[in-house]
Amino acid sequence: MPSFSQLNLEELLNRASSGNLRAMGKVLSLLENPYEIPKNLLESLAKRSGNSQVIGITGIPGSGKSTLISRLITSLRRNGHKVAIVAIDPSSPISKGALLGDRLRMQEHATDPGVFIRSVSSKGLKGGLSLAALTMIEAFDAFGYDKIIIETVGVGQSEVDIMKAAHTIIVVTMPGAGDDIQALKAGVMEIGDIYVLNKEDKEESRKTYEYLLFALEKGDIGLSDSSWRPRLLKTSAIMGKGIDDLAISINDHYDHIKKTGRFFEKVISRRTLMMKLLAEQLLIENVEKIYDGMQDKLNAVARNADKIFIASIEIAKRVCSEIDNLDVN
Ligand SMILES: Nc1nc2c(ncn2[C@@H]2O[C@H](COP(=O)(O)OP(=O)(O)OP(=O)(O)O)[C@@H](O)[C@H]2O)c(=O)[nH]1
Ligand SMILES: [Mg+2]
Repeated sequence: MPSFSQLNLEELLNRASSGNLRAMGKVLSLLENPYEIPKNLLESLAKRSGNSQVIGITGIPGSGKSTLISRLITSLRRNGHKVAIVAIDPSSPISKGALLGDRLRMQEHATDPGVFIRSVSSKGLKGGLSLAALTMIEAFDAFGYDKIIIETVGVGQSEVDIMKAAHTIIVVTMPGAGDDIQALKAGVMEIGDIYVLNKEDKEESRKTYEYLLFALEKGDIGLSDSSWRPRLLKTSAIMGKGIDDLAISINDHYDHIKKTGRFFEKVISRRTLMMKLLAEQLLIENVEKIYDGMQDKLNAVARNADKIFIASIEIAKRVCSEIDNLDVN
């Protein structure tokens, strides 16, 4: 693990928090590889973070999430917010080229110092998407971006994990997407705080709106928080319609979770998840190293089927007792 003196680190973070792009870039690159993260970096970030609203935007591929986000940035900026965007590229066939498209669609904000757009791709990333996204949230939060938007396509476990780390979840659908909505139900569809039917300029939008309204009223979707009544909004990102209403709902949800205490609960649970994923990664690397060094012994154990199980349990127990013994004061 590389060392980084506390003094240098604080200096770097101070520069990043005051808007220095190079300092921010440096911090983000330090977070890229979980094995290389300086020991005190996450701790220093966490001391400064925990204030931003993390907004997860997910939903049907091609429903207009990126176009909507670009409009939303304009609306949030007008109200004085600093906005960071983390665009997740799952490298799945359905979203081929999505990242390039996202970049283009958000380009109008490229020169605005109050907007930071970062894409994460699973390609060449050690430790997976969720971990990278979570450490990045911690960083943007510490840098003072008070609205952090995460865009994912709602498929796959890591995306569901990322969404669960968000304070406010927005699920975007489009007219005529009935089957897609069904397909998403098992994943992110049911966890929205705000549902957006985008492309309301299209003809079939009324039917889909009624379908969604029915699903909400029946309680099929919007199950994440019983104290919040999930909202359904119509937008046309392309025409710029309904965007301010969306920004208002986002702020209403922020006020609500601040009041109920759910805001801070989410900060805790996202950090817990981050720790778990980080530990998992570091463990995997360590286990690989240990295994390399004990190949003969392991081969001997593997010859006796019953011992394999016992050895695995012993290893797991040792990890648990290490966690038990952590000094949390
Ligand atoms: N008619 C109409 N088209 C829209 C609207 N919003 C976005 N689009 C179009 O829909 C297409 C997809 O838009 P994106 O913003 O890339 O959608 P996305 O959900 O980010 O797509 P992925 O990231 O690939 O899942 C583009 O051609 C947009 O121009 C809208 O309100 N109405
Ligand atoms: Mg997109």
